[in-house]
Amino acid sequence: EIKACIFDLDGVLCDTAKYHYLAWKRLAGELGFSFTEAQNERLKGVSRMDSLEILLEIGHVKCTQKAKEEMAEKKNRWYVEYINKMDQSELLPGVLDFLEECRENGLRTALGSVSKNAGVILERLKLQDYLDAVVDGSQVSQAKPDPEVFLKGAKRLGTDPSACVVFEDAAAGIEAARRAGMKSVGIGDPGILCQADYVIPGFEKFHAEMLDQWF
Ligand code: B16
Ligand code: MG
Repeated sequence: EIKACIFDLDGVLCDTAKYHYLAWKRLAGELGFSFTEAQNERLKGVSRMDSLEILLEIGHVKCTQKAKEEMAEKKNRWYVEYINKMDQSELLPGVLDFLEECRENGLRTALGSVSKNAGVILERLKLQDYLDAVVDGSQVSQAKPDPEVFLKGAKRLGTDPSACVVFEDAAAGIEAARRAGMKSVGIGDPGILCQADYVIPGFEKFHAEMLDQWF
């Protein structure tokens, strides 16, 4: 029986992926190469420094650790500029209704994001009161596909991992859920999220009772 829902942030509750993409693309542009949306898929759910490594590999750029840190900082400054302008209208369709349903059905809720900017985003989206626990990039040492972020979430909620379902839009996140011993629902493309137990297009037509039917 499912007792808790753990939500990824970017791509599940809101679409910050487009802002990550814009910021990385801008950095790639400064470095003199192009960066496509398809290539950006590889960065979803991956930590900031690992994302930078992938970007530099795509652009065949080699540089010192210090230069890398400056680049990551620069990208983050651009990203923070974008997210500071966000408001509740950027919640993905059906998200607020589903979070309310979780409350009504006695399901515990947690955020499981590797983003160090998750706090700002939750504040902008006014989601704090809907989440019983928040685990973000400032509290984990291992990025997805490592299960650390979700296991911490379950622990914080006091729920056994086997009674948790993770909602994720990234392949790395689905793998992390599986390694945590949790159920998973992919949000997005069933081709990319083939390891998920179920894949849905979004929360719009999704209801808490489906969790009882599925798991
Ligand atoms: P930051 P999630 C992840 O968030 C993003 O999917 C990923 O693209 C990003 O690089 C990572 O957060 C780190 O974000 O630079 O803000 O610390 O999907 O785990 O909510
Ligand atoms: Mg995500």
